[in-house]
Amino acid sequence: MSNNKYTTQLLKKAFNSMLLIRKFEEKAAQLYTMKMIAGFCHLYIGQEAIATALKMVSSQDDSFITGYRCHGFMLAGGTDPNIVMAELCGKRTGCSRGYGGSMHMFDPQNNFYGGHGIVGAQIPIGTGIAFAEKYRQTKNICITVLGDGAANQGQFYESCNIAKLWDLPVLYVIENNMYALGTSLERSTKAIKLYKRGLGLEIDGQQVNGMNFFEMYDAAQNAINYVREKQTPFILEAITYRYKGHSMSDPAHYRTKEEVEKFKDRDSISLVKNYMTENGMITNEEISVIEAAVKSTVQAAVEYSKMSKDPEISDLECNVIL
Ligand SMILES: Cc1ncc(C[n+]2csc(CCOP(=O)(O)OP(=O)(O)O)c2C)c(N)n1
Ligand SMILES: [Mg+2]
Repeated sequence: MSNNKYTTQLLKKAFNSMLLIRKFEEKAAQLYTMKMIAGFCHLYIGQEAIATALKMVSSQDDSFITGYRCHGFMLAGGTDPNIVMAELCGKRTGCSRGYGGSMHMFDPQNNFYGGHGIVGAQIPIGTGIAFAEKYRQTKNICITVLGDGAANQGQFYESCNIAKLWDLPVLYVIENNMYALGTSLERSTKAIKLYKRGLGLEIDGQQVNGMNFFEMYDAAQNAINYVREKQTPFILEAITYRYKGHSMSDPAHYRTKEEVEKFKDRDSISLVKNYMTENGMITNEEISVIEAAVKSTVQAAVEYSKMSKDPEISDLECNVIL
């Protein structure tokens, strides 16, 4: 770990981003139990280092696309937390005007293309975005994020094949949280080293501890540089863990308490916070200031959502071709 690279400014930014996602998601869970959020709600708690690192090392013009576990990417990308929370609450002021909810976050101004509820559906779309970048001769890449479960989908391999054949600038990031709903990775495949999935198609890959911000940052930087410089795909498998159930309606009885605690001990937010404290980069007072600011940002997002209007009945047919 190179000390020079991890400046106080960089680590404070990472800490702030990961903490915002964590606190925002904890609040979303509360609002769900209060029935202010309905439908599905997939939390990103535990996986914050991945979106944060990827966003920090990518360029502003690179695109992102992911599955339904998407709130964290919106927040890491700098989308206003107010409109993310409003979308979760189904309000007109939400990023998808309240039509989409948790799974359908979207912010094209920040080059974020969703938020997709069909497992794996984002993979060919992300590959297509990379095609567009190549066609327009930009140097931008598309970071296409998928789960371990989605890695078993046929469309992943079809996308990989064409991405390598046409040398498309796409970085596939597999967030391997070891479960697809209640099915563990070992129960769904023999080939558990997911970064090797592209080898038969001549796509290189690497595995990284996605719960260690420092390692994740390094690996993301290398992978993004590789794709941009070589103009060809790459697979980065980030090992991670979701502390909560698959969605708010999943009590996650398929895992033991001990397993969950083991991963919580490796928490990336604590890791970065402790690193900064131990190296004299931050004082306890400064930490309290950041925590208070994050808390008030999240609270403001709740207030904004409460004040926002619900969609009208007449909105039902809006944007629908009959
Ligand atoms: C094509 C399709 N099949 C099944 C489902 C139901 N489903 C929703 S989420 C999910 C698990 C996907 O797990 P993974 O890709 O590992 O992502 P994670 O939830 O762990 O982030 C399944 C099977 C779906 N939405 N779409
Ligand atoms: Mg998974």
